[in-house]
Amino acid sequence: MLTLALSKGRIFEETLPLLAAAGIEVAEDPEKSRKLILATNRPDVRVVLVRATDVPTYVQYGAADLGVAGKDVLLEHGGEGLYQPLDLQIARCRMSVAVRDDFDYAAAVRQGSRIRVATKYTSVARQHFADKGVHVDLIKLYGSMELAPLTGLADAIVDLVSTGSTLKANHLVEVERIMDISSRLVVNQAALKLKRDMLRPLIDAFAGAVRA
Ligand code: PRT
Ligand code: MG
Repeated sequence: MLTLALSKGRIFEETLPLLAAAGIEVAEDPEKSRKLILATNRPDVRVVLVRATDVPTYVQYGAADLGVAGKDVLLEHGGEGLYQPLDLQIARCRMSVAVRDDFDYAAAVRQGSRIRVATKYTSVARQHFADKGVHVDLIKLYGSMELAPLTGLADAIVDLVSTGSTLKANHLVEVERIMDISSRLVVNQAALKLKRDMLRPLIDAFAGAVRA
């Protein structure tokens, strides 16, 4: 049995065409069912639905053989125990620094002020500001980062941006682009050896679909 860990929403939706390229169809729509384990047309392949940030953990411990996770999530997890054979080029966005449109970020950096930064991505943010030599106090949040500068919790946020409409709707502006983000295939290192005959064709089919 091969167990694939996916998160509901964009990663599930954008992984479906890749699975189709490998001849795999998921039997149920996660938006219409409360099931957490979904069967596929292949009796030896199943999908487990987990939170996006939990995908690397399931795969690391072998509770899932493989999974799909954003680079943002993998950088925070650290990637221990994971083989990352493919950038799937899905769920693309960028990780950026954003501030209120009335906050002069360039001046704050120039003056060497301490900047309060709210983010879910504390390890990427810490590294980014250390590389720039900017002093920051990091405040860990688990969601709705956009609210932090509006309420005075922070001067800036580090968050994911795709269309930019969430920033715009909240009077925030992107002041630095830290990195481009896409989702990766992650495979449990032990499973790669023990289940090679099942995993290899799947990885190859995914790779072919990404190239196409
Ligand atoms: O939503 P939930 O709290 O359940 O979990 P999650 O946010 O971890 O999962 P999900 O499914 O939203 O995101 C899964 C992965 O999709 C992330 O780890 C990213 O790698 C990738 N991804 C791609 C994004 C976005 N685009 C994205 N736009 N993840 C989140 N967003 C959010 C962003 O945080 C911001 O709040 O969308 C908002 C900005 O979107 P725009 O279009 O308004 O710029
Ligand atoms: Mg989300």
